[in-house]
Amino acid sequence: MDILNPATEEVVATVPDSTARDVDAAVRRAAAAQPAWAALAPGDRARALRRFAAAVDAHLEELALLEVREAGHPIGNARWEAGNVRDLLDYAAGGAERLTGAQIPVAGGLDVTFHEPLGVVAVIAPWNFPMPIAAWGLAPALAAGNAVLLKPAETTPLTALRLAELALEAQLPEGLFQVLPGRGPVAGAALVEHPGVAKVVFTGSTAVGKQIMAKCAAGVKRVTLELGGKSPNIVFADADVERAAAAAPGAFLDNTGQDCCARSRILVQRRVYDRFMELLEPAVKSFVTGDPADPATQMGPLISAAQRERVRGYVPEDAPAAIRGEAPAGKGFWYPATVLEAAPDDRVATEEVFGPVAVVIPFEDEAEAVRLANATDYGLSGSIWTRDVSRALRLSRAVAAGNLSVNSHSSVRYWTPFGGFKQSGLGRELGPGALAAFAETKNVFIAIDPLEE
Ligand code: TXE
Repeated sequence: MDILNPATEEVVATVPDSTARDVDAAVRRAAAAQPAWAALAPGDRARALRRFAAAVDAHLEELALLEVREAGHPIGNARWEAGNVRDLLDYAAGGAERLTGAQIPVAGGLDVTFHEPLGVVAVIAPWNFPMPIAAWGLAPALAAGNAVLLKPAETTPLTALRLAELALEAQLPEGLFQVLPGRGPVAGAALVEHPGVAKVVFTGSTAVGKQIMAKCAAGVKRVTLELGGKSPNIVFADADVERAAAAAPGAFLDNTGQDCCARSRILVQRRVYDRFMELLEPAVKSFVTGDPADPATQMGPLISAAQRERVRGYVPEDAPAAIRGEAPAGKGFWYPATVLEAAPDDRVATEEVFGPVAVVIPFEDEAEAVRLANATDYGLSGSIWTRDVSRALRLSRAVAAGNLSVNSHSSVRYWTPFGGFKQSGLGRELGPGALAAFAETKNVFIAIDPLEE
């Protein structure tokens, strides 16, 4: 498969297109490597993962540049992504030693729980954050004693392949972590259907997530899903409106809007609506769009021609818009930053566009803000801008989403849990519980014989 640089449309690499037979061979190798890995002392597993983290650390710039080339991410963002992989490997390494069970009071004996690894785990990764999202599954799964097969997205396999090489350089056992570049319906489907795969971790579209969940149901295979979003950015009149408007562009333009947490529905209290729009316009228009290799760049191209067609299907580039930025002409899958004034039930206001497009919708009061925020099948993220602490806390409980932020757009920290309500997903990644999602809890009751008189 040819891999294109989305900023130039040049072929930057050619990678294998894995078949179902390749998947089967990889599952066998992984299953052979996993028991010895699981039998290591937790401290030894932790040490191996720290060596892997150190190898990533020694190649941060190389990994970041690969992400620039295959995904078109601005170099500043790509450096953060490579650092996130290193940090997560370090964090998960510590978890190997802290995956403790419980001792539960019972009569007539002792009751204890064990966390046992699942075996072989498949991680099916998307192209929007190829490196971090791969690591979100990979690091805790390995730390908990599993083997991992990673299928990167069709367009972005290069960082994944490099990570597998670095794992071997760090002396992780052969076969424990393998990468299968290939197509979703071929290599991806073969992983989901393979009886030797105990769990599937999938990040991608809600449509494919539903298919995967249905297939996993056949074998009661474990599954974690991280799907789409249509997250609200709720700005109350009592907020610092200047700060809210200054932060709003990054919240839907970062990663060219190809972010499941993108705050792409901006809900603004009517009393400050005009003021907010006045402030938003220069902030959107000054968002620096262009060459991803330039450290000043804030927004690169979309991932592919197909993704640009998808975005154009929601908003043709000449459609009337409240605010429109500029994008480079010529080669590359560019699309300008776009803000639309929309009705709450317009298609563009309800479906995930996954491009640099936001809608702005006015609301009257808190009750209407909550109703609009929750009027979606998604529930991944959201932001609440207010200076009223009670309102912030009321909204934090009332908005149905897995990751909320108050006076901020921050969603992802490797040490806090991440995942969606409703059709945004199933299960949680990251945070203190990350390893437990890759283990079965086993409960053992041990009878104690009474003292014989
Ligand atoms: O996703 P797919 P696409 C959303 C976003 C985007 C839309 C389409 O709205 O515009 O999805 O993107 C693999 N069995 N998100 O078409 O197809 C595929 O190879 C097993 C949100 O690229 O879901 C890739 O590795 N695997 C999102 C991964 O699934 C299959 C991130 C995701 O691709 C498969 C990406 C199958 N039958 C897209 N079909 C997020 N949550 O952040 C595909 N794949």
